[in-house]
Amino acid sequence: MTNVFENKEIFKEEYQRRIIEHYGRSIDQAHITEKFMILGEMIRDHASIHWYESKNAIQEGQEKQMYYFSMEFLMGRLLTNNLMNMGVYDVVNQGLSELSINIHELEDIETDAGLGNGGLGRLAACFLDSLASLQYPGHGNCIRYEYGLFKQKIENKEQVEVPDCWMRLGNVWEIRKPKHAVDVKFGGHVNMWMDASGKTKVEHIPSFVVRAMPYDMPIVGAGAKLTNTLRLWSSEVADDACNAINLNDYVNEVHEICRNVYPDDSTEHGKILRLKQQYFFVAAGLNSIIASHLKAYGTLDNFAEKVAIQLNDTHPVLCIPELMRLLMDEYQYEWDDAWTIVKDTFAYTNHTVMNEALEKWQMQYVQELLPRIYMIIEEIDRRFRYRITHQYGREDLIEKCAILQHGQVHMANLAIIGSHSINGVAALHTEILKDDVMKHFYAICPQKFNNKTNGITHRRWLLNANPQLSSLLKKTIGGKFVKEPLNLIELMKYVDNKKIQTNFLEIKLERKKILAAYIKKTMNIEVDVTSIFDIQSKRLHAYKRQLLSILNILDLYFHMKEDPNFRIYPRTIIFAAKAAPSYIFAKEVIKLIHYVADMVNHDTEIADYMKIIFLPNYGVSMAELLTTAADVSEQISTAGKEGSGTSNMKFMMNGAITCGTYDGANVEIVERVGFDNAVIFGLRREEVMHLKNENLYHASDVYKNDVAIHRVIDGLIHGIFPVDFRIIFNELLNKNDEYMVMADFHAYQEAFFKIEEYYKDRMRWARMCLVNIAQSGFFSSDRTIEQYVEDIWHIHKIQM
Ligand code: 26V
Repeated sequence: MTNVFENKEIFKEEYQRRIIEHYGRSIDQAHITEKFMILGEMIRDHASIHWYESKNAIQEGQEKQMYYFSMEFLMGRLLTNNLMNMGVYDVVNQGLSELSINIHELEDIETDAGLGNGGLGRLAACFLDSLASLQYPGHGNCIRYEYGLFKQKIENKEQVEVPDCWMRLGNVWEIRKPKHAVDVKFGGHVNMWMDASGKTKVEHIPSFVVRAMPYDMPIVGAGAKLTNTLRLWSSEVADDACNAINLNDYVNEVHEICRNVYPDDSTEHGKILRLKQQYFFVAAGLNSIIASHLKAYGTLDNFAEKVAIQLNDTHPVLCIPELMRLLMDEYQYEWDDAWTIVKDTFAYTNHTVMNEALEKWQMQYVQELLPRIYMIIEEIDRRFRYRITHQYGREDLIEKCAILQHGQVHMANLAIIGSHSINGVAALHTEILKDDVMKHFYAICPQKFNNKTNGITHRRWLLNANPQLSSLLKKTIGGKFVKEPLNLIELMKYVDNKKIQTNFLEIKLERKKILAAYIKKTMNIEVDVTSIFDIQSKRLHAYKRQLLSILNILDLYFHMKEDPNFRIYPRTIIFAAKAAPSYIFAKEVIKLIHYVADMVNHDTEIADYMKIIFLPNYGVSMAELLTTAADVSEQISTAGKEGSGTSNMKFMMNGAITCGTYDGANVEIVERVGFDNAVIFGLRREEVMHLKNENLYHASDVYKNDVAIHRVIDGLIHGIFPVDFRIIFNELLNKNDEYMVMADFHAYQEAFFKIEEYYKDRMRWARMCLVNIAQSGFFSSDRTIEQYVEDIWHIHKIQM
């Protein structure tokens, strides 16, 4: 097969030929979107060759494969990533430029595939990159959402959500695979009878059938040896749709399943829709894995030996009863044999200790929508209750651990009971699971629990996003870190080297200029690139405490206004965050940030010292700009609440200093860089727990007695802004400041000043940043994946 990327001449010829064949236009006549699409197609077709070879190698070696089931994959843009991983970026860049095409313009045409919310979805995407790059057979399974997470606009200082039509140009990376379509059944009833041999037979008569259509996207590993698959399922009408329902209703109901990421679940309809989505992609995914397994082996006896399935949070946990159903109802396995296969196949990752994210479904919904699945869950629950009483002698734990309780199905309990491994996403988080959130399970099955500290793919987040820094690193320590990120540790030898320090500062300045140009272009605001770029970018949530930062800014502003001798070192404070559409408090914080920004940025006395920027529509591509340009990485969650955080790792790897609490993976960052090279502040988890458990924290007393705090909190409701922020005020005072914002206020301000002290000493600052880069190799998702492979998946590298 010819390699159209072999050299720039072959590339140019093929590229021109395809544009003419496809669009009937010459390069000069073609629209930029057409140029993008054709380049995309060429890459995809080239990937298909590797796909074919990869599938063959896996088949021949009868290799075990891993499937990552996740409701979210935040893939971002793929053009650069694919070109880089294929090792053809330079050839294409040169070829295009000889055709007078700027590759960056094509890169900018691509819309982010924003199939998810936040950290959990981006982690899934980083894992796919690491799996393929390390040559492990590991694939993704998700929904092909018609719209990504909403696009965020700001109107009158408030968040407005508009649809994210990410597939306007089509999705050039995907291939529709009708031959692998699967029917998924909902509703109806279950018939059971005994056959002649006395075996129980079960038949589900659905009221509603949906065709699940797979679209496959190639996941190209670095060096492009192995190519894995991200399979996205789309819902279509089935051939023998149930004639009982009205045709229009049926078509709507079908399409609704894949329309949105996390549809609003404030109504009953919304809740059932989410449940439908979950079962839809789980059932489709499992059915297609079983079909290909049977094709290869002719039996399911060895299913768990050849297939590992990782459940990304509880969203795909219906996998557990669904695999039981398939094994028993369709392949005649007995319960115990089926259960062994199920437990050996699944492993579950927990990403959060926040109570509202621990999913529970009303039994009635599950029963009506998935009658056979519900029966199986009941039986799993019944047997678990029996075991906990008779095997473990712990009847007292039934209330805490059972799956069915108080009219609800507890999905995390089902996940723990039905899988062989449960992991948290950072050391501290896993400890919290073991000694708090899941302690009752830990008491009966400690061997199932393990930690897998998150990671990020250094290919996207360092090599692709920050070519300037990557090139300095290659010149300084050689290119070994590209394949072995732990090798970044070699940079420790140069952290005191003045020339490298200076080079680093120059590069940081260049990245800050790139971000400044973006801010100018999108918001028409000038920022001072010599000021400290202080960035907090992540989902907006009370526990992440964007509020702490904005209240500190407000206090410093008051202070500067009343005392002309008091001035801070110039800072540009940048926020980027989406709030869930129904999360009122989070939306109020966005509004507050805008009001404070408006006041501060327009105050000529102050504007030279602080500028506040809220960048709308945070996503993967914007994160690439932010993490590379930051001086300071804000990681200020209430201790004990952030599972891990992954932006903290991206910032660190690009040479930013963490200003953070002792929480999530910050703990492991500081373990590596030392307390001298990060600014850690505030209450620790044990202190937060102690204050809460002993009822020692009284927000209203703090508000009454602390002059500075009183002033900023009062500012929320008394006349500083043309609107009042009573919702925020109430959240702090009526809920006893659940997230300890006031409790950490002064410690945070101290941290703020510490940072400016450090920053003023430019060489010392550069040294701190270099230490961070040098120590960041551990946080490559390559390391995380190796640990999952070793402890949970037991898959092998594919030799090609
Ligand atoms: C929960 C819910 C609740 C209902 C509304 C929709 C929705 C969507 C997602 C979730 C789970 C969020 C879990 C999550 O993203 N956790 C983040 O996972 C990251 C990767 O492990 C981790 O770094 C972050 O600390 C953690 O917050």
